[in-house]
Amino acid sequence: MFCFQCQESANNSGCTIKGVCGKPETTAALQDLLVYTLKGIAVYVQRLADLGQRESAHTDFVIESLFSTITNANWDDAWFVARIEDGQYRLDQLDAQWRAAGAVDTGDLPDCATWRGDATHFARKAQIVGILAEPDEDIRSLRELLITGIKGIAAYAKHAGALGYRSAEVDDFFYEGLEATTRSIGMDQLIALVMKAGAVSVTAMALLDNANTSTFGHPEITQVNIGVGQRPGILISGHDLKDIGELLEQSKDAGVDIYTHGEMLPAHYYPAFKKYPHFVGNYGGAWWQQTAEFEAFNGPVLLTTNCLVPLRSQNTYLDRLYTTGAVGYPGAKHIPVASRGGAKDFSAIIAQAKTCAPPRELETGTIVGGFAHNQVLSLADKVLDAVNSRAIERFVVLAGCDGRHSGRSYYTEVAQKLPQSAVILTAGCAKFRYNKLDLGNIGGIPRVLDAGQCNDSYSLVMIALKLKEVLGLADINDLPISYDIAWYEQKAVCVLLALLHLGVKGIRLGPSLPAFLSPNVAKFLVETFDIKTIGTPEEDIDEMMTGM
Ligand code: FS2
Ligand code: SF4
Repeated sequence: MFCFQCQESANNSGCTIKGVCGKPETTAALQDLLVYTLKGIAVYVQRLADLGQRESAHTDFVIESLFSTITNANWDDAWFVARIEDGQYRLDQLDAQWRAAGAVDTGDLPDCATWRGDATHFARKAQIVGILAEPDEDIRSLRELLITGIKGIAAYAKHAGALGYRSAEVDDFFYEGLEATTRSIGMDQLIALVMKAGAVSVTAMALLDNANTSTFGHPEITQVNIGVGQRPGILISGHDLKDIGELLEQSKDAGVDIYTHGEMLPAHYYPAFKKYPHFVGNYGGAWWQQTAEFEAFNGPVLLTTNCLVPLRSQNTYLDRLYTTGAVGYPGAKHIPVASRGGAKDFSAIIAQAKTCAPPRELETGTIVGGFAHNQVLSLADKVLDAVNSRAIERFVVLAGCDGRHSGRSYYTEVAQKLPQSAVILTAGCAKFRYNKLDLGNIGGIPRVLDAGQCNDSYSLVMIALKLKEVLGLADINDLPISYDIAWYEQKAVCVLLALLHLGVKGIRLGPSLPAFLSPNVAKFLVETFDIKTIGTPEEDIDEMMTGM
């Protein structure tokens, strides 16, 4: 196997025996072959587009398949086998459609479009179609940067699509980007596609922001309980707000409480969910702490997206673990999509919860969040006064992902050591490194403003653009904002590409640079966008406070 798509990649170069995340070689091979199959689908869709036919019947399949290959999303080999088989069926359909459209087969279809094989051949085929099949390290780097960004875009498009929000720009780019990786194109063309992925990332995040806020209301400042109640609970994690909405509605009279974990914490900020009295709080911390926390929770746990950590052999929660959407785990119960577009059926989870003990208390108190763009802009006068009086000297975007890497204590230290005149803007699970610290406030404005999930980095961009407008600045880089972004998986790459597209320069990216950046591609990003690695908290704080 060879996988280098996340920040935990072995020796920051690539996992070759087993993933540091726990991904076995068999799963890695199936994921590689599934991506290869999706590339074949993209080849046909692009060729049909050349013949004037826009084919979109496979887009949901492509999106969910890409999502399932994201780090910590799906551990179920049976899922990937079924997806590859379904993909081959789709390839047959597309081939017939392409020929019927008048195509002349000159024999130049790539192998990803023409290869067929049954499951007994998948592992062997995967060995020759993986990432290392491209010998040129710079081309390989740019291709994988593109595919990594596309995977992140797919995740956000999936959530928006579930709420009925689609964008042709986003949908078409999956095919454009995937197909481009099947041809011999040069670095300049690949760089242009990577930059386009940044533009599409902005569109995808805007789409999801519109989907979430139009459906569930704008996030509001909210104190979230981190203690527990006396009743049995259901713990829901991941990013899918449609899922939590349906779970809350179906469980409202069941005598059980609903808790969030990890990236689902921001659900508490939405008016549509706050109205449920049994939506009692957030349980635990970031995704990588789940092994102990899911044990202690006692009740059923539902994963709507990554990050799902492989269970220890001695675990007590496999029989109360549920997955849905692109997530899967052998032995866990998977809640399927509803037929005919209705709500998913969460009755089995609710029934099991009633038989369980209440959660064990881990902590007590509250944390505050809900500072998405609409809420922050309603405080604009207060924020501007603080900026003009220099009570706020700097905003530091300390957003992105959390992870197990020991170097991530850097982010806690930065939060603790930043001067009192600095406000932290955050989104994503990176916040769990500091969101329970008492960092105080500036004239009533909390020093940590949590906009929400990683996709709500879009909110932080909206806030920055508004500040730029009211401060009359010509360039987004003239704002008193520094970016110190923590990445872990592929959605963070989508967010990074979005920031680059918007012209943000001087981003610190840590705790390590992606392994999929070759020295030349890393050099390009540093020279073009002034991307920096992290140093010590003290050095970086000094530089950030002086605008470097
Ligand atoms: Fe955190 Fe994991 Fe949000 Fe990532 S819970 S690293 O999926 O997308 O961030
Ligand atoms: Fe390694 Fe990350 Fe790939 Fe897992 S997802 S195999 S940790 S690079």
